[in-house]
Amino acid sequence: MSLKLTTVISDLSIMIHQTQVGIIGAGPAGLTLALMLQRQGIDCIILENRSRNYVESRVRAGLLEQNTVDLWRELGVSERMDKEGLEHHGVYLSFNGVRKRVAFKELTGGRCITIYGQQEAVKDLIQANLERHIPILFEAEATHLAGLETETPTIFFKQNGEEHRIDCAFVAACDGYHGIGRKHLPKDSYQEFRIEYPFSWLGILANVAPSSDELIYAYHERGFALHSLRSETVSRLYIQVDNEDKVENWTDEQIWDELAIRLGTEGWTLNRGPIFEKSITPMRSFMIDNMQHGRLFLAGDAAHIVPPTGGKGLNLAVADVRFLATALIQWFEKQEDILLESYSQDCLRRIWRAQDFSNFMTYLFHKQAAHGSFENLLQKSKFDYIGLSKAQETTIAENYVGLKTI
Ligand code: FAS
Ligand code: PHB
Repeated sequence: MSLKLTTVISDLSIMIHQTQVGIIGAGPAGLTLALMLQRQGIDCIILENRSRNYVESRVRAGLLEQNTVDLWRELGVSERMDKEGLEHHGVYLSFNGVRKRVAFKELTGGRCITIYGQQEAVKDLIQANLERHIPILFEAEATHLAGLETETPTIFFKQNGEEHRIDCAFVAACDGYHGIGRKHLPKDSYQEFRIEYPFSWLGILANVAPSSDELIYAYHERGFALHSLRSETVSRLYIQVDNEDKVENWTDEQIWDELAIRLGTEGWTLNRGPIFEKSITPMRSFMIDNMQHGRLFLAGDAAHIVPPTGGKGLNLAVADVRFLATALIQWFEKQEDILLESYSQDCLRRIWRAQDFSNFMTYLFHKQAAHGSFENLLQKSKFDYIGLSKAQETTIAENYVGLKTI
């Protein structure tokens, strides 16, 4: 079938669009999927319920795995990332002021991570989609899906107070944790797994030079802290707070004081500067063990959430759509559905690996038990083991930069 994108008005009540793949969500998943499909001549249209300005300024992730960087380079969207992104070949891990470095190069055959703000990547991806004439309808909210078990599913959406629908061959729900895609999976078609952690992250962006050339993950008896960065003049940092905490409860000075204590180690000082963005994010592990139904396929946060301690969320979303694009291309080019059939299982191998690593890093570095308790001393033993064992260092390094294939 080769449905091309055309827009016809069927009657006065609803405008009908036609395409081959209807994509819900202009986040990393939806935008990357569209570029992979367009490269093979497959038409798609992206619906995004927020404005372009909103999605391009939404501050979120910052850590890109090697696979994500490699794919975006392959898609020709990496020019700015290659110029402004920061390539890191190691990470610092700290426990009550004792700091160790885990090197990636030697332990992973040269793979590394790149620090590049998600909002910058989303800007690059949107620009590339529009330059390649992939339609992105902003402020267009998908409201309902129909015909998922037929060969012509439909996405109903609203834009500017008007009713629209997209008739397509496949629906890709890249619409995040709160999207409508998961709601259209039959309840008995999947099992849900969930951990709601008893803490959140207060994240800041500050106009100040980073205090470290690489990331620092720190356990402290007062709570977790993370030193990350965005450029030579912008730092990105996080502290563990209670789930009930509010941004308003924290002055800039209190945040800097807490960061200095938790990240502190001998001979090191934390640079301070004006904070220009503050937000609190709850921590959860969530996933379902089936990501498809008929012609509906879920990708990214629509199907799974990991605590950001492992820096996996965005990278998992891109990994999902690499599988989905390959499967859809096989279908359109050869009318074969082998990869579509195995889509969920193919994604779940990496999702479980990322869930486990993110859970490991979360429990290792967050305060959840009294100082000196059995659980706390187990945390310390896990940390001490990193310095004793090349095997454990390699495990951390290869999971952190992301396994090449799984
Ligand atoms: P996204 O949520 O990015 O995109 C989904 C898009 O679908 C959104 O733009 C949404 O507006 C749109 N949408 C939803 N419903 C729709 C509808 N009905 N119709 C049309 N459009 C609809 N990950 C990390 O690795 N490190 C981090 O530090 C980190 N921090 C985060 C902080 C916050 C506050 C959040 C929420 C997430 C964070 N993440 C982090 C995870 C994040 O980066 C996600 O993994 C990543 O955005 C996933 O990308 P997508 O699956 O494309 O989903
Ligand atoms: C970030 O820079 O925003 C970041 C880096 C690593 C993480 C989480 C967030 O694990």
